[in-house]
Amino acid sequence: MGLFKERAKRTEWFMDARFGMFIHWGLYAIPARGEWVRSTEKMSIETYNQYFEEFNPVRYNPKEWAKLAKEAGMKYAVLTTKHHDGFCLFDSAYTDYKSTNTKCKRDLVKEYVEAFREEGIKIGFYYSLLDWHHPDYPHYGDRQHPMREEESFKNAKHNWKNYVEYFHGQVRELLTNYGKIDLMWFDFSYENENLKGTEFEHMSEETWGAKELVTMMRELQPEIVIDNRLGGDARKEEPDLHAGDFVSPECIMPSSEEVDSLGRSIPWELCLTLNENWGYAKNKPWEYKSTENVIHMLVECVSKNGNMLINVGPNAKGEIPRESIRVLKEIGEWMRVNSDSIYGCKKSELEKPEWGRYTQKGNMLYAHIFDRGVGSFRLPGLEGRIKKARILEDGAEVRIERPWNGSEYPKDAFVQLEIAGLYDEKDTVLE
Ligand code: JFZ
Repeated sequence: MGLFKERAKRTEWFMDARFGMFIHWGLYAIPARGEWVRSTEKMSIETYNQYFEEFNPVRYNPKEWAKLAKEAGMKYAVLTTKHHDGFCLFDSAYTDYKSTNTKCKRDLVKEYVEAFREEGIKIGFYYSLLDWHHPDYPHYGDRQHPMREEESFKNAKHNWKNYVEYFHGQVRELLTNYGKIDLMWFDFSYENENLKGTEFEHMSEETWGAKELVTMMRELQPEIVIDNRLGGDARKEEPDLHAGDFVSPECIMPSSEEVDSLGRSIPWELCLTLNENWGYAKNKPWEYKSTENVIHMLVECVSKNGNMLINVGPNAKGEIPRESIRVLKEIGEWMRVNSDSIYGCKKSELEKPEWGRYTQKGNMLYAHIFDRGVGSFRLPGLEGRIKKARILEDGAEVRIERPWNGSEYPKDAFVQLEIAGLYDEKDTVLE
């Protein structure tokens, strides 16, 4: 089987799932100014280390997180096992900089895996390729490094091979010690403007040893789905082995479905924050996206053959912020009665309608009405193809009317239209 086909097969569950939970959690929950705080505020290792000494999430109960994810209708989750600060939420043999060495002494990853698996939610690991803590992570001039302007740092020697061994070793641990892992989310490849001509110019593909890494991963977890941030071309006719199984446009909604060089649809996932921050930050309630906005974005993704991964940033005590819980529960209420229009659904064969979006599953077409201002709404291109129209939420009939032109209804209907969402008009007009 070619790599394109293999990828399609591997990502089947992923594309059906459509909706997941991203969790950014680590020491940066204490300063509460986002996960880049060490970099943006140019903190030394020593300054940042106070958070390691202090870290003790006494109310960390991943069973509650997993219940919330399930209630929201999420089918998979992705936790930061290590973010750019290098702090590991798991008991790695390769470092002392890990949660089991903090006051809480717990393997946070292990508890996460057990809790989410228990709820039937697929398990994903985020792992940062960047590492601001490891002494061999380069490099003077690296724009991603918080200490990049310091003389001592510029003059330091970095043994890159050590770092590659370290991070490949940690990936091996993550894919060996926690049972079946469904998804791996690496972050991220970049170009190093300041290091042109050095071995660190392209922090991508070969620099990460991506081929060897993915080969190892497929041995340990043959079915694992991997994102596209190791580098390589995911859009090739036969994608590179290490190019990843899905593309991840960040925070920006793609204008249409993602396609490969032959125009074939390929898996993608939009990750987005609820409140403009990945790691915990003390947001005001009004800085949150509205529930309706998030639902519309989820529908938008599915209408373009994509997934959505919504982020939560738990606080230093181990709790998901109250506002995030509220939004997720409201999404859950919508999903409870409308998720048939999300799971397993795809881009419709029909054009985007003027009043909202379509999603489609086989011969079932779901009409998501975003714009209720239009009253009765038109269904161009569907004349004679609708068997019946019902509101998904309550099964209520939607009346189909047809502008009078004297002709008969054709009998070969194949679409059962379901109206999803908070729809209150009862009339529909066919055109
Ligand atoms: C990265 C991280 O730096 C960030 O902290 C967070 O974890 C996010 C999900 O991923 O940020 C990126 C990575 C890639 C791009 C932009 C931001 N990109 O490719 O445009």
